[in-house]
Amino acid sequence: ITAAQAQTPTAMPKGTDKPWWPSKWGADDEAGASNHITPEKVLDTAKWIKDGKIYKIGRVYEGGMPLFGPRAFTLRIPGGPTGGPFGDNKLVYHDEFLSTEIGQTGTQFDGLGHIGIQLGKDGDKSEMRFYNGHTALEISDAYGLKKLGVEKLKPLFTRAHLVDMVALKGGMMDAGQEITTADIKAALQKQNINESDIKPGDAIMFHTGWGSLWMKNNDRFNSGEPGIGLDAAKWVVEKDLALTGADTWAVEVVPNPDKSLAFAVHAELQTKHGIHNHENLIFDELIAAKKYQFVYCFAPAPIKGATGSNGCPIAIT
Ligand code: UVW
Repeated sequence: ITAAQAQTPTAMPKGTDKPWWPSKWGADDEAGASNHITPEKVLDTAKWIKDGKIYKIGRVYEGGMPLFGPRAFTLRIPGGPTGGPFGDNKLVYHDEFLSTEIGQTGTQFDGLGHIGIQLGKDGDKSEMRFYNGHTALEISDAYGLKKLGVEKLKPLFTRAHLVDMVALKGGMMDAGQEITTADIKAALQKQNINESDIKPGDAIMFHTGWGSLWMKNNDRFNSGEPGIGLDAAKWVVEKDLALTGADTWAVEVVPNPDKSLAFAVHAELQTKHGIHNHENLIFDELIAAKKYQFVYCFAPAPIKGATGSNGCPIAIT
């Protein structure tokens, strides 16, 4: 283990009772649950491709989409067009500038350097711990994370199970409404999915209906959201899954029913267990086609030191 990992925390906040490092994938690991995606897993997953249909499950990135807090998204194409005509063949071209939190706007995949927990005294970077016990002192840098950047992750190609909470609850769930383990089991049963069919390294996704507010009522969309709580997060950990995803901006219930907690599911899954999280997905086409089990495929954009990734995740059936 590293010198930082050898240090005993001087204090633990609510919800943390022991160090969570070194990771089961080794003290140096920076890839977390993406390590599940072995050649064997890929071959097993490929068996799920039956009709060859591909569904985009990511949103279009555009001005006016709901953004968390002060996050921003602006695309500009200078000139009109940007260059040319060049050569006797008179070639012209367009380029763009994109100004945004590349990993944290729109459909976004959280990297493992995104969420950490302050142990010890507030502000002490040697005790702000991330996945595998890496500290803010070791990894934080204004020009990109020195460890746990999203480029360290392996591409994901795995079996995914979509939990239709709208069908279970009879309509869109509300902000602050928690998806419990009992809800997951009931929804799976309703969808004829055997819980024992959910294997280590698989993905679990939640259709809550909250995505129907996207660009229609951004204020309400941003005001909170339905999602999994700590009870369901423990189920995800016990199942040893690689990824959670949802049609919401955090996948987890906001506000947490325990008002003293902030993004506790993020911390439980990403920081403590290296389990990935994909936010602001869209499942409408899969739900309409009653496709609840599919192959989830996503390669995070390899931007060195980035906290997450935008991009276009796909479902293959
Ligand atoms: C935070 O960044 C707190 O949340 P999210 O990962 O949902 O954007």
